[in-house]
Amino acid sequence: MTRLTTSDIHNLGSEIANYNSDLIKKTGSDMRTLVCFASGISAERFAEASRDYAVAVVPITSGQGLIGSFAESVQSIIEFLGYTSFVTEHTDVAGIAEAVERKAHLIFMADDDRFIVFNVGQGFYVDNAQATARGYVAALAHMARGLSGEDVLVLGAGPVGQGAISFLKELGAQVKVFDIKQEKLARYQNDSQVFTELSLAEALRKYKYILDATPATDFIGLNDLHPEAVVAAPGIPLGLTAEAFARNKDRIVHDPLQLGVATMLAMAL
Ligand code: 2YJ
Repeated sequence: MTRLTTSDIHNLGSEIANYNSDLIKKTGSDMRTLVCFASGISAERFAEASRDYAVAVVPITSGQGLIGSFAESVQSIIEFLGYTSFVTEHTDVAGIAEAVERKAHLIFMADDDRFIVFNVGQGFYVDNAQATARGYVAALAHMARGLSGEDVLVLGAGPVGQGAISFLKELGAQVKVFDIKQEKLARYQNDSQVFTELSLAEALRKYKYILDATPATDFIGLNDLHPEAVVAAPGIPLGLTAEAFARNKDRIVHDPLQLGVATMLAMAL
C-alpha cells in the first residue's frame, strides 16, 4: 500500500454513510455484511462483540510521521460499524500504554510499513494487507453474485494479491494471476489451482472479474478492459485511468481505507 496522504482521506468520516450506500448499490450488501463474509463471522457475533469491545487507535509518529486525520478516519470507520472507539491522546509507545490503561480490547496502529490491529486479550494481530485482500474479494464476490467456478484475474502477487488468491481459491474461483515481476509468480508455478498469465493486455480483455492489487497507477485504459468488467481495486492510486474509471464506476469498488479497516475489525474479533 502506498502511503496515504491527508487529501486521500479528507472527509472520510463525514462521507461514511454515503460510502456505505454506494457499496450497497454496487454489491447489494452493506459494509457490515461484506466484512462478516470476508472474516467468516456471523452478523450476530459481529453485533454481540460491539457491546463488549472497546477499540483504540494510536497515532504513530515514526518514519514520515502522522498523516493528518488518519487516526480519526480509522476511528470513524470503526464507529460507523457500531463499535465504541477512541483515538489516544498520546502517540507511539505512550499511546499503546494509554490504550491498555483505558481497557482497549483492540488497538489499531500504523507506521510507514505496517498497519495492524492487535487483539490485546487474545494475543494476536491482523495485518491490513491480509484484511484488505479478503474485504475486496468479498466485494467482488457480491458484485458478481458469487464467484464459484468463475474466472478471476488478480493483478499483482504482493501481500494483498496473495491474500486475495487464497480467499478466491476458498470460494472456488478459477484464479488467474499477472505480475509485472515474473519472479513473484514463481510461488504459483506448481499450483494447479492458479493459472499464470504472461500478457497483461490479453488477460485484461479476456476476464470480466478483476482484482487489482498493484500499487501502479493509470495502466488500465478505457479500451483495455472487458466490456462488462467488474473491478475490485484496493489501494491508492487507482490502476484505471480517469476515463476507464468514469465509464465503469458502477462496477468498481475502490476506496483508500474503509473496507480494509472494517475487515481488520471483523477479523480481530
Ligand atoms: O499514525 C499515523 O498517522 C501514521 N503513522 C499512519 C501511517 C499510515 N501508513 C500507511 O499509509 C502505510 N502505507 C501503511 C502500510 C500498510 C501496508 N498494508
